[in-house]
This record gives sequence, C-alpha cells and structure tokens, in this order.
Amino acid sequence: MTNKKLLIAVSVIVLLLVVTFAVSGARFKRSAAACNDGLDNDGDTKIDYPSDTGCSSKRDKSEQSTIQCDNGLDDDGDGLTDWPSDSGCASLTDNSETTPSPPTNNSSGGNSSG
Ligand SMILES: [Ca+2]
Ligand SMILES: [Ca+2]
Ligand SMILES: [Ca+2]
Ligand SMILES: [Ca+2]
Repeated sequence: MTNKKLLIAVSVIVLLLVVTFAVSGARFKRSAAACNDGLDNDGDTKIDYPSDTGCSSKRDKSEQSTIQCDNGLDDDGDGLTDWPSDSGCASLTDNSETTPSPPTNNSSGGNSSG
C-alpha cells in the first residue's frame, strides 16, 4: 500500500468523524425555548405562552417576569420565592412578596403561656 492511498483513507475517516460531530452538536443546540417546551420551568403552575404570564411570546427563553411574585427571586428575604410558595403573593401578578399587614385593631392585653 502506498502512502498516498493510506493518506486518502485516513482523510475520509477523519472527514466522516467531523461531520458526525457537527450534526450531533447542532442537535444539542436546538433546545426549545422555556415558553414553548410544555414544561412548567419556574414552578408557578402555569405552562408556556400564553398561559404563563411571564412569557411575552413562544420564543421567550424564560417563564419568569419582572413582577416580584414571578421573578424567581426572594424579594422580601423571607426564604420563600414567588407565587404560590411565598404566602405574601396573592397571585402571579402580585408585585409584592411582602405579606400585607393585618388590619389594626384597638386591643390591648398581655398574652402569656407557660
Ligand atoms: Ca415551559
Ligand atoms: Ca411556569
Ligand atoms: Ca420574587
Ligand atoms: Ca419571599
């Protein structure tokens, strides 16, 4: 076998390997946007556009929005994040994680237990 033939054979094999890697790589890159993957990515019980209010379109890559109860952050630092986990959130469109203060009552008295 001549060196030329060997070189051609090796070249063909390398070329095939490169093409295979390129195709599989392209497959991995084609992942669906979060607002079009059929999953509840941010755990707010709403799935994809237009059900999830955090989705501006099917191409939106995040189901979260800038509203405090749907932004994926613990805005008031109570250890709970977003609706429905944070009890301070009345709904997904609630823009405050802080629990509303209860109505003030004119009552006084001690409470002790032992
Ligand atoms: Ca989704
Ligand atoms: Ca969601
Ligand atoms: Ca939040
Ligand atoms: Ca919180």
